[in-house]
Amino acid sequence: MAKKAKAKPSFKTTTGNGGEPHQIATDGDRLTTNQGVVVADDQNTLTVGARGPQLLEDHILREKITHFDHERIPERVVHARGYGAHGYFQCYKSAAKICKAGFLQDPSVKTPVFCRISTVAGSAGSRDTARDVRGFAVKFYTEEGNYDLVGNNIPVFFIQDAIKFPDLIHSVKPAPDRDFPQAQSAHDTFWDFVSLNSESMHMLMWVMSDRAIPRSLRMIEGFGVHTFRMIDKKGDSRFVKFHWRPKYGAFSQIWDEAVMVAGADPDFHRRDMWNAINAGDFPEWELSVQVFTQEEADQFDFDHLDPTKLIPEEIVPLTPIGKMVLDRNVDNFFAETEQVAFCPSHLVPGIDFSNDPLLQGRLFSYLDTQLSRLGSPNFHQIPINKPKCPFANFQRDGHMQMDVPAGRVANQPNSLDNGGPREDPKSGFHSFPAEESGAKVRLRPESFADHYTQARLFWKSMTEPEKRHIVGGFSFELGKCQETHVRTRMLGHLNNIDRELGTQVADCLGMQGMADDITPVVPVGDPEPSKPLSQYAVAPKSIAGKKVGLLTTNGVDAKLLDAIRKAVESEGAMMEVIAPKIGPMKSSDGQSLTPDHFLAGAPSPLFDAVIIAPAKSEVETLLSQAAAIDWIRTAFAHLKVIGFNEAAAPLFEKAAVKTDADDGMVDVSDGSLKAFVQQAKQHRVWDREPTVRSC
Ligand code: HDD
Repeated sequence: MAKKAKAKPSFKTTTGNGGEPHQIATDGDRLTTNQGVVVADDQNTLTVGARGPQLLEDHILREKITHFDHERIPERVVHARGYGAHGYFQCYKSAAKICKAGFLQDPSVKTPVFCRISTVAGSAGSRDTARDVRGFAVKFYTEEGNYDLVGNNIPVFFIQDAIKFPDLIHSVKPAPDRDFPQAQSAHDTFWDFVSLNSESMHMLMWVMSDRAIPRSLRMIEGFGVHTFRMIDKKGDSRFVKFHWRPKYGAFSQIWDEAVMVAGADPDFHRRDMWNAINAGDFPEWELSVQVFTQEEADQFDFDHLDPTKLIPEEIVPLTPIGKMVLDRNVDNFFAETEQVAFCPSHLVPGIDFSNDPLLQGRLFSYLDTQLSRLGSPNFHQIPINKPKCPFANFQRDGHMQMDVPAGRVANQPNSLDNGGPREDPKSGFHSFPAEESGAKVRLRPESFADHYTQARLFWKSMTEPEKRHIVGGFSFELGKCQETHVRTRMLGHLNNIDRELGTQVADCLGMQGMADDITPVVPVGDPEPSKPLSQYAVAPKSIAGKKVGLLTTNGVDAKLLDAIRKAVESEGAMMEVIAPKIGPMKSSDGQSLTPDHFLAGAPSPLFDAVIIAPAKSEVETLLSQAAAIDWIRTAFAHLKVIGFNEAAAPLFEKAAVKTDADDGMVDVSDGSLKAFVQQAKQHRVWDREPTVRSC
């Protein structure tokens, strides 16, 4: 009996493999053209005679070169330089009380994610350690569709309305006539723009703080910035703000250090992230929400729809709801990190927008930008963007259609071809039915008018070192402005934020008494400090995830080396050995040892804490190297904890750094690392700072 032919599905859906390693069809080990034709010679172009002209008919050459010519796509207009990794999100327990989203219900479910962290202003080839906001974008591949939480590492934004975004970005990008400066805000057009927009003041405080020069992408916070809604099964809505907190705590570089690292290793952050994931030290963040009702929002002395305002945790505490772990590096940077397309408009049932005017503008912008960046409305078919749940609709055709939708019908409703996929009011996405009314106007709400109080809140919440760095940040950036009137206008704003701040920056610039008088539209409040706004008031005392550099020589004391490695690794940190040359050397017990770095390629700014412990017989080789002396000087200037052995004494003498300068200088000659580790857990020797720099 003939087998009954299997019924052809009336509608072919494609279940995406988004993010799974994507196998390209291969012909075993043989190199082929894109058409699958095996290539006989990939080293020589087809020519007339060995030394004659090339032939246009060389289809192998033309295919290869044409593909190469088209390898680049437009880089992102902002956030061009970023780094991404795969991982998962897991909720701690069901969040059903506030949110019906499927991925927040079952703690046993791991929802796959892709996270991309970026700088904003620099182009794709710029440096990692620029002073800048870090984008923090997460794509959750949930069973109900893709959800994108596209935030930053700073909880507020420069502007209140999306219509100003192109101006903000044009002002911070290189000037259009000269195409510099690259990847920095320290120039006139930026400071001119923000000083003409007092709503930027709060964000500027964050950007001039240490937050904008993170130590590691694994050590930054993330924020959804806007107020969003969460909706429960009954259809009740509450407002939420999203917070990501890193497992290791938030840590930063010193500005001068960030500048040096930019030269020594422009890929410092991406290398750190890649290496950590490969070593199994997975970056991890806790996701929390601040949940509040409309009635509670009505009591705030700011507008919860204003993206230049945060909600102090003293008013609405954080509720942890789950964690994200990044446990897999990409297989291909372009296919995944470059082609990933985030859109704040990608929502799942249970989460919805608020009327924040900046968010509303973003809802249009991202889908639009993907069309020109990725070139097709089919960008959702690229593996990294594909939902991992089934998806089916009658959208058809377009550039680079990768699926092969079968059947003669491409409309719904229809009564042909079994009808095809239909809406489902029960499980489908419903917008929260908020009641809206009012005249059509272009008007900024009066409740958005206070531009200084929260900037002052931030200033007042800082520790002394953090305040010093904010003063240093403003002074550096304004010092780079050539136009005096831009500087004096900015000084006027700083005085409105806080007199102490304005005076200190004016002192550093040598512009005392030159500030403009700027009258705030509404009186500036004097809020109580909020401790969680400070990085260092709440920083964990730990070296986990950090790196200790040991500068040494041939003949290094084997016992000391072993003791350092054990002490550092038992705290979850790493040790790396730096020697004058990269070739193999011998430790005191005759064992062969290959250093991780050679001196000229690894200055001390690349490490969180350092130890200088040469063999006595070899100290001369370091004494003659400026890089070795600089190693000590910069580590001291960057407030690092410095361990040393007796043999290192002449190096310190030459560097004019006293080995008893402060508690951060630790003698490790006897092999005891306890005091060194204790000190390194403070992150920096803050008390040293006033002795090494004034602004
Ligand atoms: Fe944006 C990219 C975050 C305001 C328009 N934005 C982009 C990325 C992040 C953010 C993290 C990079 C995503 C990735 O890794 O691919 N943007 C923010 C935050 C904002 C914000 C937290 C304010 C709270 N952005 C904003 C506004 C607009 C845009 C107001 C336009 C009206 N953003 C874009 C964009 C980008 C983008 C032009 C460039 C590349 C992309 O979207 O995919 O559409």
